[in-house]
Amino acid sequence: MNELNVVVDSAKAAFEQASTPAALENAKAMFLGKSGRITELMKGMAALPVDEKKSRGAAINIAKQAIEAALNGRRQALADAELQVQLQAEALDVTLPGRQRGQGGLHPVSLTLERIEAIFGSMGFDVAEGPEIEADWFNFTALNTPEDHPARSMHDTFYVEGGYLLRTHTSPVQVRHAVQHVKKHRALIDSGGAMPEIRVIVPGRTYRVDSDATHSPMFHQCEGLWIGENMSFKDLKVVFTDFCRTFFENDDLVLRFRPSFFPFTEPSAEIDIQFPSGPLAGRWLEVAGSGQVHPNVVRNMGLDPEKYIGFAFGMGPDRLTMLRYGVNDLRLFFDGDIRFLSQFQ
Ligand code: 2U9
Repeated sequence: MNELNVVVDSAKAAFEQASTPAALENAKAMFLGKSGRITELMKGMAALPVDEKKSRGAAINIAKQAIEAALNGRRQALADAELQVQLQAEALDVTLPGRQRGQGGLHPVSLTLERIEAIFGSMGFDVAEGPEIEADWFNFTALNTPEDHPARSMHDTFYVEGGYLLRTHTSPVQVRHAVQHVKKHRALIDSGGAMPEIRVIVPGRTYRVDSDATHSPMFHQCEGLWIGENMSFKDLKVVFTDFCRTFFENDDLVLRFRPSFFPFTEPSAEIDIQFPSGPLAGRWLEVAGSGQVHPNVVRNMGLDPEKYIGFAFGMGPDRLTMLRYGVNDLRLFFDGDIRFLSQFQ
């Protein structure tokens, strides 16, 4: 093999060995640079006789072109390899399913409220809403709660400016609803006609100065009011028993009406339930308060308590949610921890 072929072959081998563009440029300098092998061979021509110069020059040029071709080939190969690495790093799997926006859902207490509304709705009850910032008259006075009642103290109730307060129960909405109803049917009532019954439930947020594992300063209530003629405690018992059995999906649930006291009802009763089986079996669990609407309250609605009998009940949807799902700390509902809340979807 002649000397030029040796130079071309060693250039090709050096280019093959270069594994990065920088190493390749270094290898190029050894053969094509200012003091590289080809330049040296060119310089060596000076000493040749004139008749050999032409053929020697042509041979060196052919060798130089072969080295340049090998260099360009290697440059292209390294660039291709680099592109492959980059493409692999940025590879997209177009067969992967698309990312979906997380789906929201109802809060567990909202699920309970919807359930309560559906059950009482099927029994002919309307659903009413009203203001959370309330006047003293609707929240206390109309409900036969005396001036010196502890519930009216700063200790128990959040007062806001202007003599208003954050409602401590949803009862004021029932008063508003009943007053509207009576106003609408005033002429009929005065002429001795039969007023359509008032049947309403009021779900919503309520506020009291209270905070521990079973009390939150903001909590939910759902109260109900049923006013008509010729009614008795039996009507309340039937309706509430039916409600509890449907709510807890248990026809064998037992209810107990235990005498109690509320300023707005007389007589009054706490309502306890007992599960026949399951983790809570055998224990009496308080779920609601109830009673016959006090004559003073009936009068405050513009009705004659001698003619109209009312029954009312009040329950805590937060507590019902805890019982239904076996949650033992009320605060979990209001911490806003998505890991807890998403379990109810
Ligand atoms: C009117 C007249 C009477 C609503 C009633 C209760 C008894 C009661 C509590 C249960 C648990 C509130 O959520 S709780 O803390 N409620 O015990 N509520 S009777 O009585 C009314 C309502 C409206 C016009």
